[in-house]
Amino acid sequence: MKQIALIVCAGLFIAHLTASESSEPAAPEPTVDANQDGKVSHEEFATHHAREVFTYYDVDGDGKITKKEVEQIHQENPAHAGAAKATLKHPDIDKNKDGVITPDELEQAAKKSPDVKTLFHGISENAPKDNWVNQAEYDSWAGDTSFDPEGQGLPVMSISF
Ligand SMILES: [Ca+2]
Ligand SMILES: [Ca+2]
Ligand SMILES: [Ca+2]
Repeated sequence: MKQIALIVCAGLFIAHLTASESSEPAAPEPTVDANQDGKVSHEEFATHHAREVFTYYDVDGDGKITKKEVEQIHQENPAHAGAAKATLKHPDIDKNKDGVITPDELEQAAKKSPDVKTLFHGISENAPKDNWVNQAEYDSWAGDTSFDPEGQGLPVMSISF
């Protein structure tokens, strides 16, 4: 009797392992707290939102944002550019002056942007001193989606050309 119970238990355990393995996503969701230390640093904040904004504007997914793509996006969602919490300006982003924006250029611009820094510091009163906010503070801030009233997954920041 004991043996049967043991076999059933083992069987359930294996079934459980298999189930949890197969339900695991191929790639984990990118979180803003990249190093998973429970704190969102200014750098993590800028990097995360730069990536989000890049995906949104790179319409054809070729790894570059052109003026045409920015214009197309702004035509599709005219209210978003004005409602976004911070704007990155093309002359500040396009460091090599080739007219297109690369992910690296956008990430560097977001890290250096005083507007992004102000935005980040606005999340928590402690942020200017500590230069990080905790996940709960970040989540409560991220819950304000007034720039995205229809829940279309619009980014927090916009690009101006
Ligand atoms: Ca972190
Ligand atoms: Ca593109
Ligand atoms: Ca460029």
